[in-house]
Amino acid sequence: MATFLFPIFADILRISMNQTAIVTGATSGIGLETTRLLINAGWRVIITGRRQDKLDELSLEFGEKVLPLCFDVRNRENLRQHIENLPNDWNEISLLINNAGNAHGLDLFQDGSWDDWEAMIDINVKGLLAVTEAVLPLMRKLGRGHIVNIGSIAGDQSYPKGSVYCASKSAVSMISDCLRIDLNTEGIKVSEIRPGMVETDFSLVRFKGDRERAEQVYKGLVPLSGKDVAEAILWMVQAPAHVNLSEVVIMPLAQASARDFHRQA
Ligand code: NDP
Ligand code: 8X3
Repeated sequence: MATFLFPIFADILRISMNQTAIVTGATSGIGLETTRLLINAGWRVIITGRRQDKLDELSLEFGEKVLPLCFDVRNRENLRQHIENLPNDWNEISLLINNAGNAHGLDLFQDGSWDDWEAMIDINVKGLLAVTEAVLPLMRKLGRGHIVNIGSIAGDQSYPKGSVYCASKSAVSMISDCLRIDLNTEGIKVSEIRPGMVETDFSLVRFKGDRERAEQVYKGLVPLSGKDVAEAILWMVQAPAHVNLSEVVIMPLAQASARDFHRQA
């Protein structure tokens, strides 16, 4: 009986303990909503992003439940210093949500911009690697942990004008799979969630602040919200210790694939 109940008690204890998570890109969209849900579920969250004003707002809202760290995931040395110098009561990180990222531009390859390509590779791929590289030693020291990478349906479904964004998310998928194998004996879960269309600042960033063009993306259908994706992430995070929801795909009802949408007039 005791042997049977132990995993259940261990899970309850694990969930109720004030555990520490780090969310990259917590200043907006999916990262912001995930931060909110994690805090509601009892986590303390290290919130990161480049916009200090947004981090300040969140610090005011959540007080001691958050620790803001302002860094660009492209600056490997700087972010490593932030992680290495975490206060002692914040460095037992057992959850990493690798969320920071964006699409930059939507162009035929032959019209593409090197700056956009570089931003997507440097942020979505190298940034994720740099954050993981910095945080993983803390999980290994703890002997447990969970890394949730935010991929995209774009990582396994190509679409016109998406070459480098799709490639960057394909890399996220492959890194997630290989990392899961490399950490298989260490008690650290690696999961990937691949959302379809989510209404956040994503399109505003992709179209460089052109709000009208960004709004067209969501016209005539109900996209996912950041909260929809955050709820799925929380479900992944709260799975029993022996269960890993290793790959989750989440789409709006109105989206059948990266290229197929049902829009109402
Ligand atoms: P948002 O634009 O709303 O959020 C992006 C977040 O990433 C912001 O908090 C931003 O913070 C942060 N970020 C961007 N660049 C950097 C950087 N160089 N350094 C540090 N932080 C950075 O978009 P979403 O919430 O939609 O995007 C979150 C993730 O979800 C991305 O990885 C995206 O690819 C993925 N995704 C989005 C989908 C969608 O349709 N929206 C669908 C599938 C996946 P700050 O500006 O403060 O630095
Ligand atoms: C974001 C979704 O379809 O714009 O990853 O690539 S999509």
